[in-house]
Amino acid sequence: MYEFLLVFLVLFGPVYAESIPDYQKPFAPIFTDKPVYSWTDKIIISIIAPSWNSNPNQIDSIGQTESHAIKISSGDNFLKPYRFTETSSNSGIFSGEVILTGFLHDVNGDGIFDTNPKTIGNGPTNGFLESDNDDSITVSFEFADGVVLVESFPISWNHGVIQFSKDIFLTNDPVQIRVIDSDLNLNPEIIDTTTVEVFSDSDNGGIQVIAMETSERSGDFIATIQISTETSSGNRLYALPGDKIFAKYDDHTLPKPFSKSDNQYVETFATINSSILPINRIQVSPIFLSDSSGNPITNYLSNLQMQIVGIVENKVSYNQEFIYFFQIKNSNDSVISLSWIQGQLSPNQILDISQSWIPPKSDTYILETYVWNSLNELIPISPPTFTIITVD
Ligand SMILES: [Ca+2]
Ligand SMILES: [Ca+2]
Ligand SMILES: [Ca+2]
Ligand SMILES: [Ca+2]
Repeated sequence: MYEFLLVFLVLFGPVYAESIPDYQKPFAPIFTDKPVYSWTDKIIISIIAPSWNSNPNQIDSIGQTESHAIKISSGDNFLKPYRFTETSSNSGIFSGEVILTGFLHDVNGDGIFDTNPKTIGNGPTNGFLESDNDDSITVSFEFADGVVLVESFPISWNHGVIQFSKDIFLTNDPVQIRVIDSDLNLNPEIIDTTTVEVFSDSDNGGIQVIAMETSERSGDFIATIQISTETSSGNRLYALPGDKIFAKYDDHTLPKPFSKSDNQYVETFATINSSILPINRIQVSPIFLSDSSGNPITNYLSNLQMQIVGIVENKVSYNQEFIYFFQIKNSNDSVISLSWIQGQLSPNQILDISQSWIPPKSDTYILETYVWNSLNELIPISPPTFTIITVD
Protein backbone atom coordinates (compact mmCIF):
# COMPACT_ATOMS: atom_id res chain seq x y z
CA MET A 1 0.00 0.00 0.00
CA TYR A 2 2.71 2.44 1.06
CA GLU A 3 4.90 1.75 -1.99
CA PHE A 4 1.96 2.14 -4.24
CA LEU A 5 1.09 5.50 -2.69
CA LEU A 6 4.63 6.76 -3.15
CA VAL A 7 4.55 5.94 -6.84
CA PHE A 8 1.23 7.66 -7.07
CA LEU A 9 2.66 10.70 -5.33
CA VAL A 10 5.54 10.93 -7.79
CA LEU A 11 3.19 10.75 -10.75
CA PHE A 12 0.42 13.02 -9.58
CA GLY A 13 2.00 15.10 -6.86
CA PRO A 14 -0.37 16.82 -4.43
CA VAL A 15 -3.36 14.90 -5.68
CA TYR A 16 -2.19 12.24 -3.29
CA ALA A 17 -2.93 14.45 -0.30
CA GLU A 18 -6.62 14.05 -1.05
CA SER A 19 -6.51 10.25 -0.98
CA ILE A 20 -8.36 8.39 1.68
CA PRO A 21 -6.41 6.03 3.98
CA ASP A 22 -7.11 2.36 3.63
CA TYR A 23 -8.90 1.75 6.91
CA GLN A 24 -8.64 -2.00 6.52
CA LYS A 25 -4.86 -2.03 6.15
CA PRO A 26 -3.48 0.79 8.18
CA PHE A 27 0.29 0.68 7.99
CA ALA A 28 2.10 1.63 11.16
CA PRO A 29 4.75 4.02 10.03
CA ILE A 30 5.85 5.28 13.44
CA PHE A 31 9.63 5.37 13.74
CA THR A 32 12.06 6.26 16.47
CA ASP A 33 15.71 7.24 16.21
CA LYS A 34 16.85 4.35 18.43
CA PRO A 35 15.52 0.82 18.93
CA VAL A 36 15.93 0.97 22.75
CA TYR A 37 16.18 3.95 25.09
CA SER A 38 17.69 4.51 28.48
CA TRP A 39 15.40 5.91 31.14
CA THR A 40 16.39 9.58 30.75
CA ASP A 41 17.08 9.81 27.04
CA LYS A 42 15.49 11.99 24.42
CA ILE A 43 13.15 10.19 22.02
CA ILE A 44 12.82 11.49 18.48
CA ILE A 45 9.71 10.09 16.82
CA SER A 46 8.59 10.30 13.19
CA ILE A 47 5.21 9.41 11.76
CA ILE A 48 4.80 9.03 8.03
CA ALA A 49 1.31 10.32 7.29
CA PRO A 50 1.20 11.73 3.77
CA SER A 51 -2.57 12.08 3.93
CA TRP A 52 -2.07 14.72 6.63
CA ASN A 53 0.08 16.87 4.34
CA SER A 54 -2.92 19.03 3.55
CA ASN A 55 -0.94 21.96 2.17
CA PRO A 56 2.17 21.16 0.11
CA ASN A 57 3.40 24.73 0.53
CA GLN A 58 3.29 24.90 4.28
CA ILE A 59 4.36 22.97 7.35
CA ASP A 60 1.36 21.01 8.56
CA SER A 61 0.97 19.48 11.97
CA ILE A 62 -0.82 16.47 13.40
CA GLY A 63 -1.83 15.08 16.74
CA GLN A 64 -2.96 18.19 18.58
CA THR A 65 -6.69 17.66 18.25
CA GLU A 66 -8.64 15.40 20.60
CA SER A 67 -10.33 13.70 17.66
CA HIS A 68 -7.05 12.69 16.00
CA ALA A 69 -4.68 12.88 18.91
CA ILE A 70 -1.14 11.63 19.32
CA LYS A 71 -0.64 10.01 22.70
CA ILE A 72 2.79 9.21 24.12
CA SER A 73 2.64 7.08 27.22
CA SER A 74 4.83 5.24 29.68
CA GLY A 75 3.03 3.18 32.30
CA ASP A 76 0.36 5.43 33.84
CA ASN A 77 2.00 8.61 32.60
CA PHE A 78 1.11 10.08 29.24
CA LEU A 79 1.14 13.16 27.06
CA LYS A 80 -2.03 13.71 25.04
CA PRO A 81 -2.72 15.44 22.74
CA TYR A 82 0.84 15.91 21.51
CA ARG A 83 1.56 17.90 18.38
CA PHE A 84 4.01 16.74 15.69
CA THR A 85 5.08 19.04 12.89
CA GLU A 86 5.91 18.26 9.28
CA THR A 87 9.66 17.98 8.65
CA SER A 88 9.32 20.17 5.53
CA SER A 89 6.39 21.75 3.77
CA ASN A 90 5.71 18.83 1.44
CA SER A 91 7.32 15.82 3.17
CA GLY A 92 4.25 14.21 4.69
CA ILE A 93 6.55 13.13 7.54
CA PHE A 94 5.78 14.50 10.98
CA SER A 95 8.13 14.50 13.93
CA GLY A 96 8.21 15.27 17.62
CA GLU A 97 10.57 14.85 20.56
CA VAL A 98 10.03 13.84 24.16
CA ILE A 99 12.55 13.80 26.98
CA LEU A 100 12.21 10.90 29.39
CA THR A 101 12.64 12.04 32.99
CA GLY A 102 12.92 8.66 34.70
CA PHE A 103 11.78 8.30 38.31
CA LEU A 104 13.24 9.41 41.65
CA HIS A 105 16.51 7.53 41.96
CA ASP A 106 20.00 7.96 43.36
CA VAL A 107 22.40 6.94 40.58
CA ASN A 108 25.69 7.38 42.46
CA GLY A 109 24.93 6.22 45.99
CA ASP A 110 25.41 9.58 47.72
CA GLY A 111 21.88 9.44 49.17
CA ILE A 112 20.61 12.26 46.95
CA PHE A 113 18.17 11.74 44.09
CA ASP A 114 19.67 12.70 40.73
CA THR A 115 16.50 12.86 38.63
CA ASN A 116 13.66 15.32 38.28
CA PRO A 117 10.69 13.27 37.09
CA LYS A 118 7.86 15.24 35.51
CA THR A 119 5.23 14.75 32.81
CA ILE A 120 4.33 17.89 30.90
CA GLY A 121 4.21 19.28 27.37
CA ASN A 122 2.08 19.39 24.24
CA GLY A 123 4.70 19.12 21.49
CA PRO A 124 6.41 19.10 19.21
CA THR A 125 9.66 19.31 21.28
CA ASN A 126 8.68 20.49 24.78
CA GLY A 127 7.51 17.19 26.24
CA PHE A 128 8.78 15.53 29.41
CA LEU A 129 7.60 12.08 30.39
CA GLU A 130 8.24 10.08 33.56
CA SER A 131 9.39 6.56 32.90
CA ASP A 132 10.38 3.47 34.81
CA ASN A 133 13.68 1.66 34.28
CA ASP A 134 12.14 -1.25 32.38
CA ASP A 135 9.04 0.36 30.91
CA SER A 136 8.11 0.66 27.32
CA ILE A 137 7.04 3.83 25.58
CA THR A 138 3.92 3.67 23.47
CA VAL A 139 3.10 6.16 20.74
CA SER A 140 -0.37 6.15 19.24
CA PHE A 141 -1.93 8.34 16.58
CA GLU A 142 -5.52 8.28 15.45
CA PHE A 143 -4.64 8.83 11.88
CA ALA A 144 -8.20 8.47 10.57
CA ASP A 145 -11.50 8.16 12.36
CA GLY A 146 -11.34 4.96 14.35
CA VAL A 147 -7.94 4.00 12.90
CA VAL A 148 -5.21 4.17 15.48
CA LEU A 149 -1.57 3.53 14.68
CA VAL A 150 0.41 2.22 17.65
CA GLU A 151 4.08 1.57 18.15
CA SER A 152 5.95 0.59 21.31
CA PHE A 153 9.62 0.52 22.08
CA PRO A 154 11.47 -0.55 25.20
CA ILE A 155 13.33 1.31 27.91
CA SER A 156 16.18 -0.48 29.62
CA TRP A 157 18.98 0.15 32.06
CA ASN A 158 22.42 -0.94 30.94
CA HIS A 159 25.53 -2.56 32.37
CA GLY A 160 28.20 0.10 32.51
CA VAL A 161 31.62 -0.39 30.98
CA ILE A 162 34.88 1.23 32.14
CA GLN A 163 38.10 1.27 30.11
CA PHE A 164 41.60 2.68 30.16
CA SER A 165 42.76 3.96 26.77
CA LYS A 166 45.78 1.60 26.88
CA ASP A 167 46.88 -1.54 28.71
CA ILE A 168 50.31 -0.13 29.54
CA PHE A 169 51.14 3.51 30.29
CA LEU A 170 54.56 5.09 30.66
CA THR A 171 54.87 7.38 33.67
CA ASN A 172 54.73 10.48 31.47
CA ASP A 173 51.72 9.36 29.36
CA PRO A 174 48.32 10.99 29.84
CA VAL A 175 45.93 8.32 31.13
CA GLN A 176 42.43 8.39 29.67
CA ILE A 177 39.52 6.68 31.44
CA ARG A 178 36.23 6.07 29.71
CA VAL A 179 32.85 5.15 31.21
CA ILE A 180 30.11 4.00 28.86
CA ASP A 181 26.72 3.89 30.57
CA SER A 182 23.84 5.59 28.80
CA ASP A 183 21.86 5.49 32.06
CA LEU A 184 24.14 8.29 33.29
CA ASN A 185 23.04 10.58 30.47
CA LEU A 186 20.62 12.09 32.98
CA ASN A 187 19.84 15.12 30.84
CA PRO A 188 19.95 14.63 27.06
CA GLU A 189 20.29 18.36 26.50
CA ILE A 190 23.42 19.02 28.57
CA ILE A 191 26.87 17.48 29.08
CA ASP A 192 26.50 15.27 32.14
CA THR A 193 29.36 14.19 34.39
CA THR A 194 30.12 11.14 36.46
CA THR A 195 32.69 10.45 39.15
CA VAL A 196 35.34 7.77 38.75
CA GLU A 197 37.66 6.41 41.44
CA VAL A 198 41.23 5.83 40.33
CA PHE A 199 43.89 4.22 42.50
CA SER A 200 47.16 2.34 42.27
CA ASP A 201 49.22 -0.31 44.06
CA SER A 202 51.21 2.55 45.62
CA ASP A 203 48.14 4.62 46.54
CA ASN A 204 45.14 2.48 47.48
CA GLY A 205 43.17 5.56 48.48
CA GLY A 206 43.72 7.14 45.09
CA ILE A 207 41.82 10.05 43.66
CA GLN A 208 38.31 10.82 42.44
CA VAL A 209 38.01 12.39 39.02
CA ILE A 210 35.12 13.82 37.05
CA ALA A 211 34.45 12.25 33.66
CA MET A 212 32.65 14.50 31.16
CA GLU A 213 30.06 13.26 28.68
CA THR A 214 31.48 13.48 25.14
CA SER A 215 28.26 15.04 23.79
CA GLU A 216 24.79 15.90 25.15
CA ARG A 217 23.26 12.51 24.48
CA SER A 218 26.21 10.12 24.21
CA GLY A 219 26.21 8.44 27.64
CA ASP A 220 29.96 8.15 27.02
CA PHE A 221 32.18 9.83 29.62
CA ILE A 222 35.91 10.60 29.54
CA ALA A 223 38.40 11.72 32.19
CA THR A 224 42.13 12.25 31.76
CA ILE A 225 44.67 11.99 34.57
CA GLN A 226 48.45 12.11 34.86
CA ILE A 227 50.71 9.73 36.73
CA SER A 228 52.84 11.26 39.48
CA THR A 229 55.83 9.39 40.90
CA GLU A 230 55.77 11.65 43.97
CA THR A 231 52.28 12.17 45.34
CA SER A 232 48.57 12.08 44.44
CA SER A 233 46.69 15.36 44.13
CA GLY A 234 43.96 16.74 41.90
CA ASN A 235 44.09 14.81 38.64
CA ARG A 236 47.50 13.30 39.41
CA LEU A 237 47.67 9.75 40.71
CA TYR A 238 50.68 8.49 42.64
CA ALA A 239 51.93 5.32 40.93
CA LEU A 240 55.36 3.82 40.35
CA PRO A 241 56.69 1.75 37.47
CA GLY A 242 55.48 -1.80 37.89
CA ASP A 243 52.27 -0.69 39.61
CA LYS A 244 48.85 -1.61 38.40
CA ILE A 245 46.40 1.28 38.29
CA PHE A 246 42.67 0.75 38.68
CA ALA A 247 39.54 2.69 37.76
CA LYS A 248 36.06 1.95 38.97
CA TYR A 249 32.61 3.38 39.42
CA ASP A 250 29.50 2.10 41.11
CA ASP A 251 26.69 1.28 38.67
CA HIS A 252 23.34 1.92 40.41
CA THR A 253 21.42 1.44 37.16
CA LEU A 254 21.61 -2.27 36.39
CA PRO A 255 19.40 -4.11 33.92
CA LYS A 256 17.22 -7.06 34.85
CA PRO A 257 17.42 -9.36 36.70
CA PHE A 258 18.92 -6.78 39.07
CA SER A 259 16.49 -4.69 41.08
CA LYS A 260 16.35 -0.90 41.32
CA SER A 261 18.16 -0.92 44.63
CA ASP A 262 21.09 -3.08 43.45
CA ASN A 263 24.47 -1.67 42.65
CA GLN A 264 27.69 -3.17 41.34
CA TYR A 265 31.23 -1.88 40.95
CA VAL A 266 32.57 -1.84 37.41
CA GLU A 267 36.37 -1.92 37.42
CA THR A 268 39.33 -2.10 35.07
CA PHE A 269 43.11 -1.91 35.37
CA ALA A 270 46.25 -1.02 33.43
CA THR A 271 49.99 -1.24 34.12
CA ILE A 272 52.49 1.57 34.64
CA ASN A 273 55.94 1.32 33.12
CA SER A 274 58.78 3.77 33.54
CA SER A 275 59.80 5.54 30.37
CA ILE A 276 63.38 4.72 31.51
CA LEU A 277 64.45 1.12 30.99
CA PRO A 278 65.16 -0.73 34.25
CA ILE A 279 68.87 -1.16 33.44
CA ASN A 280 69.25 2.64 33.22
CA ARG A 281 67.44 3.59 36.42
CA ILE A 282 70.64 3.77 38.46
CA GLN A 283 73.94 4.95 37.11
CA VAL A 284 77.06 3.46 38.70
CA SER A 285 80.61 4.76 38.52
CA PRO A 286 83.60 2.37 38.43
CA ILE A 287 84.78 1.55 41.92
CA PHE A 288 87.93 3.00 43.40
CA LEU A 289 89.99 1.97 46.44
CA SER A 290 90.86 4.17 49.36
CA ASP A 291 92.45 3.98 52.79
CA SER A 292 90.40 4.31 55.94
CA SER A 293 90.63 8.13 55.71
CA GLY A 294 89.18 8.14 52.21
CA ASN A 295 92.39 8.90 50.35
CA PRO A 296 92.75 7.00 47.12
CA ILE A 297 95.40 4.31 47.13
CA THR A 298 97.25 2.89 44.19
CA ASN A 299 99.46 0.23 45.79
CA TYR A 300 97.53 -2.70 47.11
CA LEU A 301 99.08 -4.75 49.88
CA SER A 302 97.89 -7.99 51.38
CA ASN A 303 96.59 -7.96 54.95
CA LEU A 304 96.06 -4.23 54.79
CA GLN A 305 92.48 -2.97 55.14
CA MET A 306 91.15 -0.90 52.28
CA GLN A 307 87.80 0.58 51.35
CA ILE A 308 86.10 -0.35 48.10
CA VAL A 309 84.03 2.66 47.11
CA GLY A 310 81.29 2.77 44.48
CA ILE A 311 78.99 5.63 43.52
CA VAL A 312 75.32 5.26 42.61
CA GLU A 313 73.11 7.93 41.12
CA ASN A 314 69.31 7.71 40.91
CA LYS A 315 68.34 8.53 37.31
CA VAL A 316 64.56 8.56 37.86
CA SER A 317 62.30 11.13 39.46
CA TYR A 318 60.98 8.87 42.22
CA ASN A 319 62.37 7.12 45.29
CA GLN A 320 64.05 3.88 44.40
CA GLU A 321 64.95 0.90 46.53
CA PHE A 322 68.18 -0.80 45.58
CA ILE A 323 70.60 -3.49 46.65
CA TYR A 324 74.25 -2.96 45.81
CA PHE A 325 76.42 -6.11 45.72
CA PHE A 326 80.18 -6.31 46.03
CA GLN A 327 81.61 -9.63 44.87
CA ILE A 328 85.31 -10.46 44.91
CA LYS A 329 86.89 -13.34 43.04
CA ASN A 330 90.44 -14.54 43.23
CA SER A 331 92.64 -15.65 40.32
CA ASN A 332 91.00 -19.12 40.44
CA ASP A 333 87.65 -17.48 39.75
CA SER A 334 86.41 -18.46 43.23
CA VAL A 335 84.18 -16.06 45.07
CA ILE A 336 86.01 -15.16 48.28
CA SER A 337 83.73 -12.34 49.42
CA LEU A 338 80.14 -11.34 48.84
CA SER A 339 78.41 -8.50 50.63
CA TRP A 340 75.57 -6.14 49.93
CA ILE A 341 74.12 -2.88 51.03
CA GLN A 342 70.42 -2.18 50.84
CA GLY A 343 69.06 1.34 50.62
CA GLN A 344 66.83 3.88 49.02
CA LEU A 345 67.68 6.75 46.72
CA SER A 346 65.57 9.87 46.49
CA PRO A 347 65.07 11.44 43.04
CA ASN A 348 68.44 12.16 41.39
CA GLN A 349 70.35 11.49 44.63
CA ILE A 350 74.05 10.54 44.36
CA LEU A 351 75.43 8.26 47.05
CA ASP A 352 78.85 6.76 47.90
CA ILE A 353 78.73 3.09 48.84
CA SER A 354 81.73 1.63 50.56
CA GLN A 355 82.78 -1.71 51.90
CA SER A 356 85.98 -2.52 53.75
CA TRP A 357 88.11 -5.44 52.63
CA ILE A 358 91.42 -6.99 53.65
CA PRO A 359 93.09 -8.86 50.78
CA PRO A 360 94.16 -12.18 52.29
CA LYS A 361 97.25 -12.65 50.14
CA SER A 362 99.11 -11.56 47.06
CA ASP A 363 96.96 -12.35 44.05
CA THR A 364 95.01 -10.88 41.20
CA TYR A 365 91.42 -10.17 42.16
CA ILE A 366 88.30 -9.23 40.27
CA LEU A 367 86.04 -6.79 42.11
CA GLU A 368 82.49 -6.94 40.74
CA THR A 369 79.46 -4.81 41.52
CA TYR A 370 75.80 -5.44 40.77
CA VAL A 371 72.73 -3.30 41.50
CA TRP A 372 69.32 -4.94 41.73
CA ASN A 373 65.95 -3.54 42.64
CA SER A 374 65.16 -6.07 45.36
CA LEU A 375 66.02 -9.55 46.59
CA ASN A 376 62.55 -10.72 45.58
CA GLU A 377 62.48 -9.53 42.00
CA LEU A 378 66.23 -9.45 41.19
CA ILE A 379 65.81 -6.98 38.34
CA PRO A 380 69.16 -5.36 37.43
CA ILE A 381 68.79 -1.57 37.53
CA SER A 382 72.29 -0.74 36.35
CA PRO A 383 74.98 -2.55 34.36
CA PRO A 384 77.51 -4.54 36.44
CA THR A 385 81.09 -3.29 36.81
CA PHE A 386 84.32 -5.31 36.83
CA THR A 387 87.66 -4.05 38.15
CA ILE A 388 90.89 -6.08 38.22
CA ILE A 389 93.55 -5.32 40.86
CA THR A 390 96.84 -6.92 41.68
CA VAL A 391 97.74 -7.20 45.35
CA ASP A 392 101.42 -7.46 46.28
CA1 LIG B 1 2.58 20.47 4.11
CA1 LIG C 1 22.91 10.88 43.93
CA1 LIG D 1 23.62 14.44 28.76
CA1 LIG E 1 23.96 1.36 34.26
